Amino acid sequence: MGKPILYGYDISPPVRAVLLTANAIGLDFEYREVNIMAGAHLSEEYLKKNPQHTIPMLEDDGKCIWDSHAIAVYLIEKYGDDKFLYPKDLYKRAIIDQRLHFDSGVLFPTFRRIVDSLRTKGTIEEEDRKRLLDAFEFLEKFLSKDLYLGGNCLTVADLCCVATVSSLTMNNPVDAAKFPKLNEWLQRMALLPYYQKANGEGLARAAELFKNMASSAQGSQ
Ligand SMILES: N[C@@H](CCC(=O)N[C@@H](CS)C(=O)NCC(=O)O)C(=O)O
Repeated sequence: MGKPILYGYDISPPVRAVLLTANAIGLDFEYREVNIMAGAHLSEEYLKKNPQHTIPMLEDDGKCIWDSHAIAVYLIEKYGDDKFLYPKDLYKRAIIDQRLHFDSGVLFPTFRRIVDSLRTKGTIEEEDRKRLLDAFEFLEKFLSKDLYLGGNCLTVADLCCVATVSSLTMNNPVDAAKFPKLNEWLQRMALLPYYQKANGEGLARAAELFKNMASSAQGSQ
């Protein structure tokens, strides 16, 4: 059996969520770049593997899995030996699952809306700023008693959410006076030894890309 193959492009927050998870468990994997800006995710070959044409996608032992959350949990369960990243305890697991769905259902759609309006209008709509602040308020509450999103240990919820939250803060830095716990959590996550390689580098590339997208959209208004 060969190494698991991760298909991705690191400007994408869900791809970076899987890179963080793979690094957290010390996974030996192959990375294949799929340049979504050049349409590589729409190639016949890629569509055969993932008809939903999203990145990230994992190919493991000839089987394909997509959606970052599904991939991250699969990798931890199959290849990880850390008992805390996705614990067996059902209540702890349910809390972590809730945070993963919060990432899918609230954080990531907000990120997409913001990117779409930066790309087309060069600005962030007021309505989306409000969505973002509402999401930050929820995160502040999730972090009110604990150091991490799923309790006092690092879990897959932190690895997935930080990729999206850090992307949301590219254009909207967290107000540390208003969201002190969220700000501390972001700083804590940035101290992970693999953070820069797995999230920081792609995030910096994404920030540059979105800045250029916004200024060309403003120029064409
Ligand atoms: N919920 C999915 C979202 C994946 C997603 O939408 N990825 C974007 C890149 S950030 C993508 O593949 N866009 C191309 C497309 O949807 O065709 C996940 O967590 O993996």
